[in-house]
Amino acid sequence: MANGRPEAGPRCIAIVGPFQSGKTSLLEAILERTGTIERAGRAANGNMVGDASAEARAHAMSVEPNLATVKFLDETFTFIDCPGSVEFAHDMRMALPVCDAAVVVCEADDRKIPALELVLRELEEADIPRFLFINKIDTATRRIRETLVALQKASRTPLLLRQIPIWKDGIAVGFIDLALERAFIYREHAPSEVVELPDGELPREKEARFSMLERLADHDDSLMEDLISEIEPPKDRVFEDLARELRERQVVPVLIGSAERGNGVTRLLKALRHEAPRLPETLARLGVASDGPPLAQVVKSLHTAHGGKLSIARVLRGRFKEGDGVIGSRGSETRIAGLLSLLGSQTSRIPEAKEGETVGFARLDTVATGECFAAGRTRPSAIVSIAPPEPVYAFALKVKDRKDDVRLTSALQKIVEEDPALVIEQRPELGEMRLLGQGEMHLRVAVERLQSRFQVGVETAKPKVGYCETIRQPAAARGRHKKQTGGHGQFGDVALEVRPLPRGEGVIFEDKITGGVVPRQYIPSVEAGMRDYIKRGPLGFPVVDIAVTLTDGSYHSVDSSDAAFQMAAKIAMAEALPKGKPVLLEPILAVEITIPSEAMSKASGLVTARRGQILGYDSRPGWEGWDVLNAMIPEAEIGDLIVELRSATAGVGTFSTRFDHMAELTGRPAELVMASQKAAPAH
Ligand SMILES: Nc1nc2c(ncn2[C@@H]2O[C@H](COP(=O)(O)OP(=O)(O)OP(=O)(O)O)[C@@H](O)[C@H]2O)c(=O)[nH]1
Ligand SMILES: [Mg+2]
Repeated sequence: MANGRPEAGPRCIAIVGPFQSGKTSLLEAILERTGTIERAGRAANGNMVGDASAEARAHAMSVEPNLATVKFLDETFTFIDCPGSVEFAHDMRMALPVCDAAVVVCEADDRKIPALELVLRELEEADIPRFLFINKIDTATRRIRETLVALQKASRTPLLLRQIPIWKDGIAVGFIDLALERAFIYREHAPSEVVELPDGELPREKEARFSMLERLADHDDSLMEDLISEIEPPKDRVFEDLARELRERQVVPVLIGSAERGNGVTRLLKALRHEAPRLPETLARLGVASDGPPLAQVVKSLHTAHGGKLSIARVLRGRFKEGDGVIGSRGSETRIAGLLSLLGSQTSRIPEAKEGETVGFARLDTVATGECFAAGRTRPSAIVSIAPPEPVYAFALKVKDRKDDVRLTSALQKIVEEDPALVIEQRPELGEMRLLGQGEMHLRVAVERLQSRFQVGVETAKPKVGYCETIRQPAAARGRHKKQTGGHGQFGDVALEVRPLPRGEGVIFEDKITGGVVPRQYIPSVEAGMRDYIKRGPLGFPVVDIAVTLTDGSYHSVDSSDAAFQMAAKIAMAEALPKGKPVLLEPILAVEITIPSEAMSKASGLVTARRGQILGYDSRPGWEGWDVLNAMIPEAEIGDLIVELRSATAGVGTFSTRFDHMAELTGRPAELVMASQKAAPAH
């Protein structure tokens, strides 16, 4: 602080909000208004500074954060425009903690309110001061008061309307700023023009301003007294309250505009400039001391096609230079190979990274997203710990060309480091490698990146289900393996009994040989032969939950061998198991589905349509209007549950699963599984 005024360090502002609400367009408008670019591009033309990656262009949506640093008047802001799709929400979650404030871009559209609620929740939980920007005002038709009542459902903090539209023939042509008490007429791609308050607007303005002041007065007793005594409060005081109540997260100020037409952008920037908190407040929120070695927090790691790894980080303390040695919060030491300022996909080298700046650090190869790092050799403690969300969708992956196998492994490692919400899972028993994540688009984009950034082509398939089989009744059989070829023969002879065990018991081998009819040294051979056989039982699947007892046998002093007894055991198993009434077992998952309450019957329908069993439901703790539904669903039926659940809940429903038990599968579904297994090669 100098002269009681906060120092003008660079700020970092997150742009967040529901899918397709106009966040990247707003960033574009900000770039235009601040003179960073000459003319704003448009989403429809695919020429915005944000969303410049091939994947973002191909899908016409943001699939990673876009960063841009701008100067507005004499101050620096870095904006982090986060993707709106819930499938990429983890990127937003990682970026939020170091931001001084967030601009939540939303629409006056009731269908998007649940998605808005999810975003606001994240901000409420991370305790980030936030503005709401009601975008697309050019297409709005509903009265702003009604819109506000609808949007309030999504926010636990009171919304504070600061602007009202000026309507002409049902179109918003400008706005009145209630704090300034000034009217503005929109101009396309230019700052709005200040005009006299139009005739007839005064009563509306007074009423809306009074509502705003009343809300502010909830946290300012002397303002309340002024209002009660009908004294006009001084303007400065109103602005002070607006800033303080935003910072203390007592209200969410609401501004309006149109990102695509560049309307409402200057006032938004001015509000950020005057009211958004600065680094010292953010450090206090994060519990980071303002003195100590230089410190930065990584919000995202990217792997550029040519430049190697780039860690995007905000400098929370001190400054960093190229060549500085740093140590990450997990203890790894490395060196800064270069520093870059970011404007979408364009980068420019900078000599140093100063306190408050959010920039790219080149080649911090051992520092992961979510870690912080400090200059020197004293390991800093972690600032944030955000666990990645549980995966809800999976692909099985296979390289198109076998020679890419090794490159796939290293490319996947990098992709997962870029995006910790992706998970790689090896399932050797199914001969499968899986990529798991937050939805089909999330995984598709990852696969596209494998190709575009790492030149590794992969094929995707539906993941296999880990079926097993067991028996339903005890059975017994004898296996004799005898061969007389020339001099040395082979001889092994065993009698085995098999019996079913309860679910989850696995496979037990018991030896009940007496009198040495099978010599000691061959008993492990019998077990090994049995275990080898049950890798693929009579139905074609691994056999589980059986006890196998060796009851009898015979041997030959010359011809018996380890291999011969293994063979004999396999012969006995091959005969015994089919007599034990084999049955297929399928994995059943315990599933917890989270949904807005009104979607409960649709969600229950999805469970029953998937051979699922509903165990019960309850209200979601701390989430008014939301429920949790518990069910058991066969793994084979989970597949696209997330897709249907999202379509039943305007995108906000989700679930988590854990393996619960194996259950018998009979009838037609079992026949289908067995038929497809017969067609597949043995694993
Ligand atoms: N009418 C109108 N349309 C807009 C406005 N701003 C954005 N759009 C449109 O909204 C759509 C989404 O725009 P984006 O800027 O990509 O939205 P986004 O929020 O960044 O989208 P995601 O990052 O994918 O969630 C595009 O079709 C834009 O043309 C606006 O002010 N008015
Ligand atoms: Mg976007």
